[in-house]
Amino acid sequence: MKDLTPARNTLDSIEIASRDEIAALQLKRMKWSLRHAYDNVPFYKKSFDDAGVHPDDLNDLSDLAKFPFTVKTDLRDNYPFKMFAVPREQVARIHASSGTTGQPTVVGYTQTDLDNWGSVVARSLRAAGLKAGDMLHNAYGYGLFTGGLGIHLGADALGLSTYPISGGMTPRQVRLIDDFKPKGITVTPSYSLSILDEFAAQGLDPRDCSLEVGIFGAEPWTNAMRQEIEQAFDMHAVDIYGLSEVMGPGVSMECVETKDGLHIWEDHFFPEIINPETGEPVAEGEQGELVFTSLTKEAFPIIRYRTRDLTRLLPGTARSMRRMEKVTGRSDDMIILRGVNVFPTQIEEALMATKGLAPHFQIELSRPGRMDQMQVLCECADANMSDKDRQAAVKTLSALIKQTVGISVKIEVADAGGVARSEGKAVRIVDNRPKD
Ligand code: DLL
Repeated sequence: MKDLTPARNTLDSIEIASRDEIAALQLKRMKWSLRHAYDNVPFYKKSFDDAGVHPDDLNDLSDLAKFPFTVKTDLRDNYPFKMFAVPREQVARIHASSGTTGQPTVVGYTQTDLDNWGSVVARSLRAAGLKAGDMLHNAYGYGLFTGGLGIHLGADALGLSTYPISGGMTPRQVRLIDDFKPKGITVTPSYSLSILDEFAAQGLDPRDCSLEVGIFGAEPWTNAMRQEIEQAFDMHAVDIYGLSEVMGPGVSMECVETKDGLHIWEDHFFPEIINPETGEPVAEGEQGELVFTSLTKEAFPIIRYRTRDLTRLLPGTARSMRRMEKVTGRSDDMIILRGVNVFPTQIEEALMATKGLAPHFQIELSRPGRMDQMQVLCECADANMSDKDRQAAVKTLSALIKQTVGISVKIEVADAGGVARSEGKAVRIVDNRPKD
């Protein structure tokens, strides 16, 4: 793999500024953001008033902990536009969650917000090793989802040659990679696996393709999966994180030269880690739930938003801004099986360490009797896998899961292609337990 480290003089000066400089900027911006939210969004006025705090109470960054949290249901309760802090006419873009599990969550951006978003995504793409003139295959979905259009904004800001292929029509994805010869690909890790399968179906070796870097996010993925993808494509694989409530992709990004967690673009998004049960800040470096406060957003300021994503904060390395460790999972995706907490990423890790199995999987939960049961559906890597090898794989995988997670699970090895494929975010858990 080529060294794609960006030249130091191409970075934004704030990326390598001193911690003092970053903190001073954050404090100035945080004061503005709290005041802006309080003055312009009735929800924030009420929530601050109810908690007995006022924007003027913020004298120090640590004072933020006095302010109340914002949660997903607050956004739903204010559907569609009541969380906006500017007149609707000044909103240049609206995105929304799919709303398959309830009221969609709607977010808005002024033109300045879009410019800022473009600049943090450009920064992220540069951290991945891309520069002006490089070609990008953007396979994140275009539409209300922030992935496609968010990456596109940053790609334009950086000066890439981008084609908005979006997700789906997998044969065409491979065809265009082969014909156009892009340097970078932006895609969910799970969909990249479908693209990989399609390379094989077309008789092409992905290691021979033009791609030098893949920028993966929108769902949890493990370092074991990174190795698998890097090996399969002979390219770098880096992690990009974000959520629509805070902006979209580009809230934090891993640097290609270090691949050691994601630098949070702290000049725009202020992170905290809290204990998800008590809501109290955890000690530095401890794991917990990630909480964000926007520092510059005009249309949709967000104060202490509980992401439900679990991670820890680490000091800066390749950039001065703090890093977040790869997200282990969402607290909502945590399965509690017979008293043990299980994340799909743990299953992914075990799967990757098992010979003969493809990296696709789905977890099915059921309750045949009084006890919950978990079945991992995975599939053979090779269509001609013998029954003996299948049984050996089942044995290895169940032993690994027992050893690392501490639970016994059922394992089903389907034929190649037997696990449902995603064209965006993978559905990892199918919950067939009766609702109680
Ligand atoms: O998924 C934004 C995005 C698009 C990020 C493209 C990266 C690339 P939402 O649809 O609002 O936004 O979903 C946000 O997805 O709270 C996490 O649970 C999860 N997520 C996003 N990026 C990562 C990542 C986009 N790199 C939710 N690792 C977040 C783990 C991620 N989980």
